[in-house]
Amino acid sequence: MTQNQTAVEIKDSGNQKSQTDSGLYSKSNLDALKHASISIIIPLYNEQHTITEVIDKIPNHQQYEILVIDDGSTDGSIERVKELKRNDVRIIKHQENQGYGAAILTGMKNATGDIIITLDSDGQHNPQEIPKIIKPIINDVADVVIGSRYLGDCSYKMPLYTKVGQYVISTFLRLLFLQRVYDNQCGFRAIRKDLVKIFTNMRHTGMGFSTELLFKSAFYKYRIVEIPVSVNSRRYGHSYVNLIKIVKSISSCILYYTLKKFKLNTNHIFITKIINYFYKKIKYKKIFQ
Ligand SMILES: Nc1nc2c(ncn2[C@@H]2O[C@H](COP(=O)(O)OP(=O)(O)O)[C@@H](O)[C@H]2O)c(=O)[nH]1
Ligand SMILES: [Mg+2]
Repeated sequence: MTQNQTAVEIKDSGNQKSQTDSGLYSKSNLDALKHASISIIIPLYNEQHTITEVIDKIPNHQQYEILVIDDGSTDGSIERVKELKRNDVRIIKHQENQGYGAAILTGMKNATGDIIITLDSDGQHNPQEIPKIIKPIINDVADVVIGSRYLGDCSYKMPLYTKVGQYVISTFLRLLFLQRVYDNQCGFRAIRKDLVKIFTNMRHTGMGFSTELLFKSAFYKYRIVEIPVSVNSRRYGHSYVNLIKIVKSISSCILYYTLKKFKLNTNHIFITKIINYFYKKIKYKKIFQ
């Protein structure tokens, strides 16, 4: 798919009715969609039970390309994707596990679409909501769109520590950059392709990537909009989030962008030393283990 590709009209009989009803495929949106090509990046790490279901739910539209970034899976995930035999799916493989953010960055480097979508491979997100998540970009009211479990009527229950972490992040985003993003760890998002250049040298390539993506977008004054999405509970396996690692990367990210905002020293070694000193002091091992 190329950026100049003439996209065909959307013909997805399964979803057409409800999306038309909700206005997602109103005439004006359809007209805009006809000119936008969409790259859907799916970071994949040992999700053999859900990956095919996730891809199957993405309609085979000519303006969609799907990039599955396998991050050194050791189960049958890649074999499951190959069995699908879809010509709109590209598989890119990391020989070794590099982390969630590294996988998204590889996807961004290889994406050709005008809009980048990211969604998880564990089946927690609903790919049929893609038209909904790109709508604010199509309407030119956002540069980054984040799916939110807090808006709308989502029944998914989040662990308390995730809620606390999200509250801290959203407070800093609001205080520093006047941006409101409550469900800031959600991996279902849409980004304008022309923004991708600011993500070339990310400091956090693991799960902390989601937080840095928001702080960096906000720092460069891009418009971030949250929209309601549905989120299912994980049905197989367990979350790969490591609590200590993510708390460290989020606090380092907050400190870095706070210093940057006030034009202070953002030296990487300096920040790492502060964070390590802080965690040694509060004996985080005892608190989090
Ligand atoms: N590429 C890649 N994807 C990962 C990695 N760890 C997790 N993921 C994927 O990222 C998504 C979110 O991870 P998950 O553990 O479900 O996070 P949670 O939903 O916040 O608990 C899932 O689709 C995972 O398969 C990783 O190291 N590399
Ligand atoms: Mg998950």
